[in-house]
Order: sequence, then C-alpha cells, then structure tokens
Amino acid sequence: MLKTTSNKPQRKIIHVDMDCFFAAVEIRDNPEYQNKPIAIGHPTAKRGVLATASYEARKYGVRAAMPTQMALKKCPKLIIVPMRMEAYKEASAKVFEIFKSYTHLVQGLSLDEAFIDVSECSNHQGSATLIAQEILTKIYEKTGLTASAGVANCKFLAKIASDRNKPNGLCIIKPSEVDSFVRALEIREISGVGPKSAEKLQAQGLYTCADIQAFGIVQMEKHFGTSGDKLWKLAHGIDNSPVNPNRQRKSFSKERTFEEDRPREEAWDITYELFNHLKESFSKWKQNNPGYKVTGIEVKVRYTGFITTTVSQKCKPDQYIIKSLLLRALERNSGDIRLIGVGFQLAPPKDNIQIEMEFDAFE
Ligand code: DCP
Ligand code: CA
Repeated sequence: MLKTTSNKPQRKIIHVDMDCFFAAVEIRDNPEYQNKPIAIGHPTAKRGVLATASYEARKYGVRAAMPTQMALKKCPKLIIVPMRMEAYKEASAKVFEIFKSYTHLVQGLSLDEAFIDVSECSNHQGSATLIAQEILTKIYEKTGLTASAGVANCKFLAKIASDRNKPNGLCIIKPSEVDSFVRALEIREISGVGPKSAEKLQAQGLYTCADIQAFGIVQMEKHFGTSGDKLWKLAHGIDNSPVNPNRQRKSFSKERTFEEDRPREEAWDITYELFNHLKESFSKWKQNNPGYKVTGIEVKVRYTGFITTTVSQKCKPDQYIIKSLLLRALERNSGDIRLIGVGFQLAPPKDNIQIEMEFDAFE
C-alpha cells in the first residue's frame, strides 16, 4: 500500500450519470414504451447509428453507436424513436440546476454526466453519501428520471463507482476502501484506457491495478512513458485532478451520415456545404463563448464498410485547405462515402487554460 504523507483533508467527489438518458426521457414522455425495447435513432434511416437504447433493448445486445440495421437484426421488435434533443436539453438543465444548488464546483462531461466536488459543502454535515442520495431523489422529483452516482475521494474512482450499481444506484468508495478497491480494479475500466491500450498493457501481463502495483513505476515508465506514470498513480488511487467548472471545448464540428452511400465525386460539394454550416454555427456559439480561437481544421470521411479516416492541419479556417484535406482523405480509400465531417480544432480563451483529466495518451 502507498503511504501518503500529506495532511490535506480528503476530497469528496460525486459523479452523477443519468440512466439510459435519451431513452429514459422518451419512456417518461411515452408510457407505451415502458418495458419495451426502444432505441434512439432515425426511424426511416437505412443508414445511421443509434444514440442509445433502453435497458430492455440492451438485453438483446443493442448498444449506443450500433448501426440501426444491425440493432434490428439483433432485436427485430426494437422500436426506433426519433431524437428530441430539446427535451433532453431541458431535462439536462434541470439536473445541472440541482448540482449547482450545492456548489459551483460542477464539471459537466456531457448532457447527462457531471463531477461535483462537495468537499466544502455543509449540507448534511458534509456527508457526501447523504448529499449524493439527496441529489438522486431530487433528480427523480424534478424530472421523473433516474440517475446513478458514485462517491469517492477523486474523480476517476467516483466515475467508476457511478457505473457499479446502475441503474438508480449509489456506490460509495470510503477512503479506507480505496486500496482494496483499486487493487481489484480491471485496468480497462479506467476512463480513457481504450481497447488498444488495454492490449498493450495485457502484452506485459497487466490486467488489474494490482498487476500495475506489482510491476512498479520504473517498468511502467520504461514501457509506457508518461502514460505509464499516470496509470501507476491511478493504480494506487492517486488522482489529484480538480473538478473544473469551466471545462473547455477542444473542437467544434459538424458531420453528416447519408441514408444511401454517396459517390466520392459528390464529396467536395457536401464538404463545402458542411463547412459553411459549421462557420455559421460556430459564430453563433462564439457569441456565448468568447475568446476561443480556431487553431486547426479536421476533415473526417467514413467509407462503405465503416472504415473511417481523419485528416487535420494546424491552420486558420480556409476552404482551399479543407479541399486539400478532403483530397488527402479520399486518397486513402476507393469506396463510396457514408459520412463526412468537418471540424475546427480550438484553443481556449488565453486566461483560462487548464489541465483536465484526460487519458488520450493511452490510445
Ligand atoms: N449518446 C449518443 N451517442 C453515443 C453515446 C451516447 O448520442 N454514441 C447520448 C445518448 C445517451 C446519452 O448520450 O442517452 C448519455 O450517454 P451514456 O453513455 O451515459 O449512455 P446512457 O445514459 O444512454 O446509458 P447508461 O445508463 O449506460 O449511462
Ligand atoms: Ca448515462
């Protein structure tokens, strides 16, 4: 076990994640979907992927990001419900209002997920467990939806905990339980450790955090560089990353999936239209988010058969550069096109640059 010499008081972090969020909103608003396999997607689309699925549908193996066609093969009775983003945003706003009634230290990760640092909260004599319980109750009262929460002394453990007793569950990792919890933790459960990283770690015989502890920091750094160092810390339950209420956006993009695959000759016209759409949306967004600078452009092309390629360049927004990026992407494959995306890479306002909990380096 790692001894800590710090006298700093333990932090209390809650991670809240709504249960099958979009699907739950649809079931709430359409009681006939209760206990039915439903998924959120485009009902008439032959192409396209699902945003999420109800727990009933998940029993059949239907998952978020699965192509609609594949999902229908797995579950022929699946009801595909069209996306109603406004309803999800409305529910999300209510949930975040509840979080912010406890503290301003709320870091949203998406519409349905946030970290809340309640270390300084005096509610319930500072009991993070009682605060988390009350948050889940209030979410249900105010939105008719259920959520799950995890409580721990750091962000990465709170996030893992919120997934442990889903749906409508709470999981507390007490400071005294951290060591045994992390030792048993499978490395691939750590947010940011994707399949490729997991494979590299497994090649060294590393499956659980206990394996990393035994491997030691010297070997971790030798084999995995700075990512190895970060993972070694996490494997000892050390994550000092703060709950950052001003999470910065790193990119802004638009993409389009086609109902029928499109011939590559049409790619530039579609990309140009998307670029104009992107510029328009970005300038509207910037009115509420001043200070962001575009530092690069990204073009994404997905071909028939799901092969996806992304080409990017550090530059200002420029249609000629976009065209050259598109051409580079098209050189990489000869098939028809299923999806095109165009995005801006962003730099945050200068006075507000921060470090986030990110493990992209593991990929
Ligand atoms: N979402 C999406 N596309 C994805 C994944 C998710 O549009 N590829 C949307 C739909 C989800 C919402 O974001 O409802 C939240 O995503 P989660 O990953 O938290 O999944 P759910 O809330 O649906 O399910 P869970 O109960 O497992 O958290
Ligand atoms: Ca969720």
